[in-house]
Amino acid sequence: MYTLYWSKGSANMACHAAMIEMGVPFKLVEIDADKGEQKSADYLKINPNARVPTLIEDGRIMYESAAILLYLCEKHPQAGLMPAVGSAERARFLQWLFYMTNTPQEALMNWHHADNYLDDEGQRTALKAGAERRLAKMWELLDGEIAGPYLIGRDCTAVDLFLTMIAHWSRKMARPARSYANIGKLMALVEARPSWRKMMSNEGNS
Ligand SMILES: N[C@@H](CCC(=O)N[C@@H](CS)C(=O)NCC(=O)O)C(=O)O
Repeated sequence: MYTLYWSKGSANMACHAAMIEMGVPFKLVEIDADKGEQKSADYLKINPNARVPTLIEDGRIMYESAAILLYLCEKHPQAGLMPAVGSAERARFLQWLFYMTNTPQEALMNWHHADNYLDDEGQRTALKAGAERRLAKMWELLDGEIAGPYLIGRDCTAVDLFLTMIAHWSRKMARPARSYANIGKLMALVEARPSWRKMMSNEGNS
């Protein structure tokens, strides 16, 4: 049995949807980030970074959403959310998962959590503007790399869940990821999946 510590619409979305895809039993524990619960003494004991998500399995603690996703894919290969070891598709899968977690995800954190980086309001505004400029180039790159209809090709994999999650976070920006034609089509496919819909409803996301 897994326990996923999550917060509405946060980096847990992809892991949460993946567990539903996999049909594994899990328990959800909400961390209300608006109330600062990610910084509570009890939560810091399991995740000293004060971030969500955190996964607990048989008392073992794991954080970092992309790592959790990979771990779940390895543990539940029957769900088919990751290409076979050693395949060309696996190489692309790994490349894009790592790219998304260390490049667009970081820029999105600059935008959503500028207060974690800078105290000065004017500097935060500049940080957010720079993040949006960088993201535009990243969405363009990803949009051109979608093999179709999913990122790696014919089948939906965990990187599509991750891409849909980070693309969702750009929805209030001047040029949201959804406005890029191929990303928009991919998002619509992922969002139509029962796993994504269930995750959105569990989290109360819109
Ligand atoms: N690299 C981490 C980042 C997690 C992260 O930054 N989560 C955000 C929500 S999307 C968070 O917990 N923010 C709380 C805060 O900044 O106080 C991961 O992917 O798990």
